[in-house]
Amino acid sequence: MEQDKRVLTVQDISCVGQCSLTVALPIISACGIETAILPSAVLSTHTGGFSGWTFRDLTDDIPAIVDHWQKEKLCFDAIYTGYLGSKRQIELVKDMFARLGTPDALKIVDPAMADHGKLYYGFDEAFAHEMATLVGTADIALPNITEAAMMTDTPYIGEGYDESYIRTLMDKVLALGAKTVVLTGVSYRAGELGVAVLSRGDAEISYYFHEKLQKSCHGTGDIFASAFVGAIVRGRDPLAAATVAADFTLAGMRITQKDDTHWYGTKFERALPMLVNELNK
Ligand code: PXL
Repeated sequence: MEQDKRVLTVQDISCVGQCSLTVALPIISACGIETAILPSAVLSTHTGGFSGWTFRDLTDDIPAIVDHWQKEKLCFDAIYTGYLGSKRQIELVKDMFARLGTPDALKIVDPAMADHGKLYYGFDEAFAHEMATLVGTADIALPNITEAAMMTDTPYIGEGYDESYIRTLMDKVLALGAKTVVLTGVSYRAGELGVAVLSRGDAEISYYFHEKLQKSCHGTGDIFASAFVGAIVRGRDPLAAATVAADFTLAGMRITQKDDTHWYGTKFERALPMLVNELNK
């Protein structure tokens, strides 16, 4: 049997909305990995389409939690960060990377803050630049095209770009300091969507392309990132992990699209057995 691994994930709890921790915890656990959580904030819902949500920033609780874990000699084989609620939390995550990882812990950063050319509610350009410094410490960064463009001061192009645009974007993310970049939402042809993977020293980008569905769903970035973390910690290489994660995300989207009334998230739950089977092969 593989050695059991323990992952820490740091992101918000959106109580309703199928994103961030309510996605990461079940998905990574289903992958057979012990999953510890550190909530960066508690919101009644996510901020993408609801109005009037509550927001409790937990930044002030984080230092004591980290001190306690260090005192207990708890450490993690991978630390995966998603949506962070403030610039100070970015500094606190850098401190966690230094203090809470095993000697060869994987640092995985999803700079969850923007999509479709726009920052999520409450974030600004300065936050994107701060997030770029966290991405610079990552073994693996998981931005979408919007996030990569914002962190590297590159113009965002929604569609009609070519491979040289994507290569420039990925090189710039590597130049921030990340060792591998996994860029989501890449499409060179109508009807096709994919993930691009590039590590320092690679001559060529590797891709996994799949069908592009008509309608997008909320929370797919978090679902992809969580499944990617599960697969990489279970020993897949970055392209194989991106492939498993993209197939799982797509399966969740297909299930969601059968239900016209489900507008705020992605029904990934019924696709979990497929992910587990794939990882057990
Ligand atoms: O899915 C990313 C995400 C996470 N957390 C919160 C969000 C969003 C996207 O809108 O609002 C609170």
